[in-house]
Amino acid sequence: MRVRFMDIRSTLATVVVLAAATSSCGDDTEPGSFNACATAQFVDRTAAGASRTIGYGGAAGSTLFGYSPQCITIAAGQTVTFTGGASSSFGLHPLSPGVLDSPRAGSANNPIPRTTDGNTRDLTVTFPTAGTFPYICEAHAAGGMTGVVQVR
Ligand SMILES: [Cu+2]
Repeated sequence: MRVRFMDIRSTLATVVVLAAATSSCGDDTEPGSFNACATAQFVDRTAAGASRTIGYGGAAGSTLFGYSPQCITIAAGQTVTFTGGASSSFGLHPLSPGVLDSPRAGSANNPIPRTTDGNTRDLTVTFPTAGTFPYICEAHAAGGMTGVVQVR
């Protein structure tokens, strides 16, 4: 067994690399993960003054082909605003409710509308009821451009 000959530093480096790879590629095989969102990845934005913006295409801390935060928790009645990068739009990153190949996956009545307009960069969605509402970029979902709005 080779592990016995590895020193602590290389073991830690391996763990860090694996963790980074898992989070950046949105591995759905992780236990408890749904649409690339494991329980521990959800950021709580339920507080009254919290930002409920999800950047995509380079905006608000997102990568060019990703969402940030990808997995967000809000309270019923709150809104989320999807906002795109400077040269981005829903034409480049068509937004759709659900998971890849299943628009109705997740809780019923996902309020995220399919939005593919190339002239639209920002979209605000109200979530009136509790539930688990997945969303994808139709163009890049296979590459991990997916996420979940969890409403409490
Ligand atoms: Cu995309």
